[in-house]
Amino acid sequence: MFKSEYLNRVYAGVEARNPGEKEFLQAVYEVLESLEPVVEANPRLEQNGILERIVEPERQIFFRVPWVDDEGKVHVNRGFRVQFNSAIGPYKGGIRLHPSVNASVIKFLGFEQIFKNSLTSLPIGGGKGGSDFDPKGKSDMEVMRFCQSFMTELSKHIGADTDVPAGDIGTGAREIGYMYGQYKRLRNEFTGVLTGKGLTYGGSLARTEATGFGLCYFVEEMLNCMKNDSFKGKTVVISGSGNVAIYANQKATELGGKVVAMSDSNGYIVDKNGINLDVVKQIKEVERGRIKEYVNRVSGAEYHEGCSGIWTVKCDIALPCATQNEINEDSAKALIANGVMAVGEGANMPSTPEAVAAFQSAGVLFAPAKAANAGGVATSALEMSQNSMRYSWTFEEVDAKLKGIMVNIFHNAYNAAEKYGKKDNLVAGANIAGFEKVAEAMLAQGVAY
Ligand code: NDP
Ligand code: 2IT
Repeated sequence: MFKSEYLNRVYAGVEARNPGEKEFLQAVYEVLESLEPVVEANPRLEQNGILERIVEPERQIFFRVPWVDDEGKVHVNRGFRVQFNSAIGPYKGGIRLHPSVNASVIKFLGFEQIFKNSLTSLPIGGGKGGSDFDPKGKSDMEVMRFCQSFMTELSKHIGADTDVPAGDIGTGAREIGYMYGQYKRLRNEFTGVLTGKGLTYGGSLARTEATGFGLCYFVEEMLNCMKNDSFKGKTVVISGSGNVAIYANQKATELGGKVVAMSDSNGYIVDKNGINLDVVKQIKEVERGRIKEYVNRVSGAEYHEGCSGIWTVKCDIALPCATQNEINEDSAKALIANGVMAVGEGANMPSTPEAVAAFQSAGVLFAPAKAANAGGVATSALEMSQNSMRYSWTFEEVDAKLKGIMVNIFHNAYNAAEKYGKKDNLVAGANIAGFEKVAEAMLAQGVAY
C-alpha cells in the first residue's frame, strides 16, 4: 500500500469499482505509486479530485458484434471502446482483436494511453478499443464482415475530432482498410477518423515502421545518455514477430545490433548468425504463417516450442514486443543472470511488477512501454495533422519528427524522475511527465457540476 492516505483511498475505490480486473488494477497501481511525490508536493490535485477522475473512464461503450462466416453461420463477438480521457485532445488509441480481450485489458490499455499520448507532446487524449474476435484462421471475407459489423456500431461514437482509433494486436492495414471503408460508407465523409490507413487513402509514410523504429530511437538515446553506449555490437532478443517486433528488428540491425531471437504465441526461433528479416517478413506479413516456418528456410536456425523460453537466450538488449506480462520475475532473473544491460518495452506492460523491480534493483536500464513505444501513436498524430492539412510529408520528414519526439520523451522522463528524487527511474519519470500535462489541463477545465 501507499504512504499517502489519498492514494490509498483512490486505489481502494478503483478496486471496489473494477473487481477482478487484474490488468487494469496493475496499471493503475504502478501509476499511483509513481505519483506519490507529485501528490505530496501539490495539494491542488487532491482538492480537485484529479486522481479520482483520472482513474475513471469518461465513457465506456460495450457492444454486440454479430457477423456471418463463409458457411453462413452466425457468430457474436463483444466490441469495446473505452474513451478514457479527453483533457488534452480527442481520444486516441488502437483497436485490439484477440480472443483474450476483455474489459480489464481494454481499460489497462486505455489508461496507459492517457500518459503515453501526453508524453508525445502532441494534442491527443487517451482511449482504446477492441474485440474478443480472433482474426487467426479466418478468411479475408470473414475478417471484412467482422470489421464492417464492428464499425457499424463504433461509427456512432468516433470522429476525426472526437475519437480516432488505429491498429494494435490483430489490427493491421487490412483491418483498418475494411473499417475505414465502412465508416465512409455510413457517414459519407472522407476524414482522418482512423490512423494506420493505407498510403493511397490518407495514411502516413513511416506509420507502419513507427513503433519499432521509435522504440530503438528511445533505447539508443537511453544507452547513450545513461551508459555512454549504443546498439553497436550488441546482441538483441525481440519477442513477437508482428508489426512492432519486425520494425524494431529492422532499426536495431541498422543501428549495429544483431537480433538473434524472435517469437510468436507458439514458440521462438534462435539464429546465432542474426535473423534474416526478409524471411520473417515473408512468413508473417505476406503468408500470415507461423514463426517456426523460419527453420525450414534458413539453415542453422533452431525452433523451440513455448514463448517464455526466449528470455533464456543470452543477450545484451531485450525488447519485449508481443503482449502484456510476457516477462515474469523468473524470466527477468534469467535475463539478468545472462548479463542483459537494457530492456526496452515495445509491447504494452510486457513486464510484471516483480520483473520491473528485478531489473531496476540489478541496475539494468529499463525503458517503460508508455515512453518507449509512444512512437506509434505519435506518428498516428502526425497522420492526423497531415489529414487535416490534406498534405503528406516524405518518409524522411516523418522519420525525423519521430526521432525528435522519442529523444524528447527520453529527456522529459529522465528529468521528471530526477526532479522528484527518483533519479534513473524511467518508470516513475514517464508516469510523472505524462501525468503533469493532463492534470494541468484538467485543473484548467474545471469540474462539471
Ligand atoms: P501484431 O498483431 O502485429 O503482433 C503481435 C505479436 O505478438 C505476434 O507475433 C503474436 O503472435 C504475439 N502475441 C500476441 N499475443 C500474444 C500472447 N498472448 N502470447 C504470446 N505472444 C503473443 O501486434 P503489434 O505488433 O501491433 O503489437 C504488439 C504489442 O505492441 C502489443 O502489446 C501492442 O499493444 C503494442 N503496441 C503496438 C503499437 C502499434 O503501433 N501497433 C503501438 C504501441 C504498442 P501470434 O501471431 O502467434 O498471435
Ligand atoms: O498502444 C498503442 O499506442 C497503439 N496501439 C497505437 C495507437 C495509435 O493510435 O496509433
